[in-house]
Amino acid sequence: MPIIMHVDMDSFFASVEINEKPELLEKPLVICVYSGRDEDSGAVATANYIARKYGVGSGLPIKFAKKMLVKTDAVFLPLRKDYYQDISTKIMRLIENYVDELEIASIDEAYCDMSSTKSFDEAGKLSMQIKEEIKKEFGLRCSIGIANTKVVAKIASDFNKPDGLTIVEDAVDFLSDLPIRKIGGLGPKAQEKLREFGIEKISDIRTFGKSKMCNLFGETLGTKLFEYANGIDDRKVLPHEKKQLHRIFTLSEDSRDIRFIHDNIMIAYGMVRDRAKKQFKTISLILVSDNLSTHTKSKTFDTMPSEKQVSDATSRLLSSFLEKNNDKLRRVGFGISNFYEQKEKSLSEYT
Ligand code: TTP
Ligand code: MG
Repeated sequence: MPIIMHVDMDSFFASVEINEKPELLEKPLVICVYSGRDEDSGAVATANYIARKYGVGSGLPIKFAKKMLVKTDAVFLPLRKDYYQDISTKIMRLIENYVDELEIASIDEAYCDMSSTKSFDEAGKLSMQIKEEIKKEFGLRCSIGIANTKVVAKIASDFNKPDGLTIVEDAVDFLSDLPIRKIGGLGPKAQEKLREFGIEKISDIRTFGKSKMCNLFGETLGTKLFEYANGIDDRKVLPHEKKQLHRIFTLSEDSRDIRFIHDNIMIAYGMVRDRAKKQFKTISLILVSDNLSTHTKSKTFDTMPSEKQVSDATSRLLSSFLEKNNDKLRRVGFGISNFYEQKEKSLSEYT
């Protein structure tokens, strides 16, 4: 059985804005897509959790949101999609360093295959690490669901928002009491149809039976929905081509000791090399000073470097950095990129 993780950022656009403007932290915040027709025409893209307490959420007309928040010190900001996309790309890059496969599902969510962790326990530990790294690097929180199928992992990530981690070992038991709207792909009209038959909970779909579901929705959709209600879903995590891989961690103490730093970078190298599925030509040292400025030093080889070559290059890059820079290092990391497939030698090359 595969182990699948679904990650979804918490109030994504709103949290990115709050990160930059900490004065917004305690206020209701609404991110708006203005249509431009008049001052308040348009819809809410998302709202932070404080604004949600007043009933404001995605899709609501801005005019209504303003009425609901009229007695508060709510702030309304226009959407900055390109900026959020940029951060999304960086977050996805971070996650892909920890998992077997990553499939980006939307600007703030991804499915990951983590079957190589071999147990829910290990997958849970790894996902805690991912949550911590996202918090440390971007100041953002996410919610994670882990299960054997995509459909259940996605429901699980939503189960304990914000900052949640939900691991589902028994999918049927987990789904039973949840309302039918939790099933992805079940739109409002389909939900209405089911309610006419008294179906409110996911377990009611199971009792209703597959053949009745097929009568209502047709063979294909009826079967799918019945399977989802039973936690059955054979959709795989679709692989996405990795362009780079890196690992970064905090040193046990801030340091300028070249031996100590070198050894730690080589540990990061070992982790990254073990995850690489292809040969690589470029290595990068990621050096974060105690004042949090980040420096990247890279070297490209003609072919995949040996461990000795990596160690030597690391020493050289590191000593030249320490000569020019007086900072102590707080975090170090190692990255690889410039992947290539090693071609099998053709017969003519041997003759
Ligand atoms: P969601 O993950 O649905 O929402 P969210 O991240 O804001 O909140 P949650 O903590 O519940 O996950 O969507 C991700 C982003 O997509 C969201 O920040 C804004 C954008 N979005 C829209 O622009 N319009 C919409 O109708 C929805 C649902 C989301
Ligand atoms: Mg989200």
